[in-house]
Amino acid sequence: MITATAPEPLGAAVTGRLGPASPTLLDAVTDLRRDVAATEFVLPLPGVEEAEDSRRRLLDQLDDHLLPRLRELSAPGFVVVAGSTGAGKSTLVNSLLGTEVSAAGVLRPTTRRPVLVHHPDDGDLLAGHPLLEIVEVVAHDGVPRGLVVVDAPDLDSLLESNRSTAHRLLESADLWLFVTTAARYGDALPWSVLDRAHERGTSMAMVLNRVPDAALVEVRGDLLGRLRARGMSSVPLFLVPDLGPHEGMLDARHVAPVRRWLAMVAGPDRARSVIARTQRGALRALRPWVDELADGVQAQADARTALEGLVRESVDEPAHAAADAVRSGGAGDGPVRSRWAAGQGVLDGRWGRRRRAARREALGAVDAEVRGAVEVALATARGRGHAAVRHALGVSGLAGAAWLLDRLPSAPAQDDVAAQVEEWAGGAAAQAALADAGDRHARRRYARLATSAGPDGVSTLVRAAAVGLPAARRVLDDGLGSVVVEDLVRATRDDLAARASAQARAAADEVLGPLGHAELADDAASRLRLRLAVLKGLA
Ligand SMILES: Nc1nc2c(ncn2[C@@H]2O[C@H](COP(=O)(O)OP(=O)(O)OP(=O)(O)O)[C@@H](O)[C@H]2O)c(=O)[nH]1
Ligand SMILES: [Mg+2]
Repeated sequence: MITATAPEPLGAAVTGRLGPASPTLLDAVTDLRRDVAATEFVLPLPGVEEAEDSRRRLLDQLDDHLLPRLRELSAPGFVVVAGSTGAGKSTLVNSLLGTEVSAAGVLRPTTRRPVLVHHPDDGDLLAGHPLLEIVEVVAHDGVPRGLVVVDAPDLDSLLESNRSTAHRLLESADLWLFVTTAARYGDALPWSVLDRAHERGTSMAMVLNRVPDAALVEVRGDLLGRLRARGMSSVPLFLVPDLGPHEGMLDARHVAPVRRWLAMVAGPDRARSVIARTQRGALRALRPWVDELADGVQAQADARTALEGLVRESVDEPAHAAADAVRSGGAGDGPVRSRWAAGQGVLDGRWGRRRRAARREALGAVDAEVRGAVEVALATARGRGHAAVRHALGVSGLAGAAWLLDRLPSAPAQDDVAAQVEEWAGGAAAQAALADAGDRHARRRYARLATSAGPDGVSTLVRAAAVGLPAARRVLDDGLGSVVVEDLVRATRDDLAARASAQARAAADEVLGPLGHAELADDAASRLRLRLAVLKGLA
């Protein structure tokens, strides 16, 4: 294809009912709107009501003013490809896209139902457009964003329906791409149509198809003369050489100038004029507004950080105290000790094979008592943690502390405690089994103790010793040797101390639940600031 006239700057070339498009700006404001709508002030901090008012007003401004305006401006510009039958309109559209979107052929006329091609991302912008009822719609990313290309039926058709459709399409076009051939450009039709477009100030370009090489200079001169005589010398003119008998698409290089030109029509000139027409002021006014909103969101995140710190710190002391209580053997006092004493006769004195059934039964009772004592210890740790959180929130002057206190469950959760006891008991059993894994001598000692204490008896003794029952420790030392026993008992006691302190800390996690809200996250404000940065880049 040969361009006879350099394309004029085309931001201005597209006039008409629909304004220029800037899908990116519309996208950016739509994204911003979504984030403003999702913004929530969770904590009742000072000034939060004003911030919420401001957020609502911003949302109204976006919904009622800026977005509708941008949407109207963003409606794609319609490029209608028109001309007589067989001029090569469908072939041109297919060749521009490099895909057969509209059937071309030798039957006259070929195109009866128009084909509208748009960029896949512009589909939403076309929703509800009245022309959609009479066209085949095809999404193809070969069309620049912000434009649609319509392959029209023939204007001078024998078929009345074709003629009326073609004329209706031209009425709604922002730009006419008029296709004619070297053989037919002298006909009356092209010129009457062009005259009408010109009278109305509609932008247009002309494609002259099948120009024989020999006639090129003459045809071009004649055509430019005619255009000049009608005051249309600024109309871009594209000439396609005659390729002889031809089926299918034209070579990409022959339609490259038309393609470039379309890209220009849709390009930055248009985007720039959108900004001009889209009340720069409205966009500028968004910045401090969104900034203020982001500050409000940041204040929420900061308050959340402070509250979280306070709550975590408040359980430090109960967590340490719970571990210390375990290490000092507090859990083995009282009921555990009495239960052991109740087993006198079978638990005291020499442990041998005699009376082992009674001994095992007594040990079983001790084990139940130990587990009960451990459960109490863990629940107490949890309760102390809970009380400490409650106290810290009550006396703290931190913003949001009272709000959080209201959300604190009235009693500490205990659901986890029984499972913790089981796990700890299982850990003690695994420790006891280690004593059975040493050399032959160690295994023999273990077997002897297990015979008189029962299969679970050794681990019962380890648990009882770990919670601080000296009598159980003595039996273990006598049976297995104090060096081995020291390790088993220490590991089991440390495990319990860790679990007790974790219970106290878990009271903090419980109250931190309400603070886990996404709007209180560290990066909640940066989302809004990011939107702002994108807008700044566009406007
Ligand atoms: N030699 C030559 N043949 C072409 C050219 N463009 C189209 N043709 C052929 O001309 C015939 C008509 O082409 P179409 O693209 O269907 O023409 P149209 O303008 O869409 O026709 P209608 O849909 O009937 O209005 C087809 O057989 C094409 O292969 C061209 O540039 N050179
Ligand atoms: Mg056609």
